[in-house]
Amino acid sequence: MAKSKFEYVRNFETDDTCLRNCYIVVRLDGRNFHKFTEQHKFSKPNDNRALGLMTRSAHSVMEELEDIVIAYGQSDEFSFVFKRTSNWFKRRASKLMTHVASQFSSSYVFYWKEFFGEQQPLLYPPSFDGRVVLYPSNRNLRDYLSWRQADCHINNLYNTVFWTLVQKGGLTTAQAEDRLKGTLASDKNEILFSEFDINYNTESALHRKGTTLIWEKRDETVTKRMKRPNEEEKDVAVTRSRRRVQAKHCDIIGEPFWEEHPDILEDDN
Ligand code: DGT
Ligand code: MG
Ligand code: MG
Ligand code: MG
Ligand code: MG
Repeated sequence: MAKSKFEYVRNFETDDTCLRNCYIVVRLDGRNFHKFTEQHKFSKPNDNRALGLMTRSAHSVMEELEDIVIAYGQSDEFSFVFKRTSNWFKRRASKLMTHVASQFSSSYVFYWKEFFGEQQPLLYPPSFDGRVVLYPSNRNLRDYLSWRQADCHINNLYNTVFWTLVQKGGLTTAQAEDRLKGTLASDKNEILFSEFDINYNTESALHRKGTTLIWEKRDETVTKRMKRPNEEEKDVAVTRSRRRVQAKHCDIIGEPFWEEHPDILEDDN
């Protein structure tokens, strides 16, 4: 087919192919969620409806898009890791990032009511920014995920003590902030334990560890009506191995998680 004289404009497109052999991480983060969470009356410091909706949306990203081997989320963010050898959309960063961001955002709106019901309507369309980062080694990728989980821990410990001081201790937010200035993790644990009888380590794992989504093989048995030659039609149990997205709220910094799930990462070499 003859090309139009306008065709040359295609050459202005720049190449954004992700380097081969690297894990491709797409991280999304809610835009201006400081305001969004206030306006939608999220409970403090953690809103389980909101966390459930984030996980539901990430689940949809993993199921609808190709080659995501693990995802990790906390607060208003979610990271998606594409396998090293993925060739989805020829590894074009903009394609991967925008598909993740739009699938996630539309799911967040689509499933809103399932989590917030009728009493809290969605007041305006939320959005999520996205970025792409490449990690060449398993160590780097694990350190990336550890960084996000450590961030979850640091923020959640702070927020837990802060809101306990306010909600149960009767401090103003300014007083609570003052009280926590310069405190270490051990001091925060101590405040919770000695003043409020709260053992931080037995607080909700969802809040302390965030949410990790992985694929797990499960045997599923369904009954099918079958007819064999020279036999009556009858119900037969058929077992199939199916891949399903599973949510975990466990430590992903240490070795045990990776020893239990050796299929997530490909060997370095
Ligand atoms: P950004 O990302 O630069 O557009 O701005 P923000 O405001 O989204 O800032 P970010 O992402 O650093 O912080 C997330 C905000 O969302 C932070 O204000 C805390 C809030 N948030 C996240 N999860 C919850 C929750 O479960 N409950 C409440 N009350 N707030 C939450
Ligand atoms: Mg931000
Ligand atoms: Mg944000
Ligand atoms: Mg954030
Ligand atoms: Mg098209």
